Amino acid sequence: MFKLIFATFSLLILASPVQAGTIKGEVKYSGKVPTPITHKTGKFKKVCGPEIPDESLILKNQKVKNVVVWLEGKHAKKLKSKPGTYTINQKKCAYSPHVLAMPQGSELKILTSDPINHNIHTYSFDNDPINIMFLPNQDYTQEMEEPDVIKVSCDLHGWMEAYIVVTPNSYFAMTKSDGAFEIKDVPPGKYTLKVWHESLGEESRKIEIGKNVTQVNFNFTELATQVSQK
Ligand SMILES: [Cu+2]
Repeated sequence: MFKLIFATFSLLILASPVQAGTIKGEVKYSGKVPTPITHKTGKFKKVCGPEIPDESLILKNQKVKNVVVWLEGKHAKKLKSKPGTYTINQKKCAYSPHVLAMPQGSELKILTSDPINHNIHTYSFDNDPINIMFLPNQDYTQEMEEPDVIKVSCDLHGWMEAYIVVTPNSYFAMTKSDGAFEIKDVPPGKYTLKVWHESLGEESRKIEIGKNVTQVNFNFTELATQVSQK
């Protein structure tokens, strides 16, 4: 009987309409812009193309692309993670995408489109590290069990770099080329909004979400001297 009452009660909670809010914002960098390092591919030119562009700080009118934004804090612990499958490809000797964000519990699928070998190597803190010699047509999948910021590189091609950000819940976003991000359907409450970028470092902001749109903008003024990975 108790179980039945409990089950009915839980259902009522789940069924009750939850008013949700939206977080919108943009990320700007107004500091000194470093000269991009274009990597020459040398003997791999035929497969990789002669040069690989620098993706470590992509700016357009000071707006920053590839910044990952997510919710943390006490209230965020109640937020659900909806895991999925997220793919990173090794294509023309670069990782695509350069930054990949996924919620905790998701599957990371690694592919290769190249006719040459790569050796993918991840530098994780709380997930199992990956260090695999990748032959053409190979693939590999691993569950990312814990929140983490993971640097990825190739042991055969020094210029190949990517980042995988595993967020603690599904309330995350990544900035587009206009520096804008949006996180929808956020249950009202107090959270910490965290932003991370590979060259700018990280910042947190305490926010309170109501039923409407909350605007949160970030302005980085200098590069991170030593980018914290977490
Ligand atoms: Cu490689």
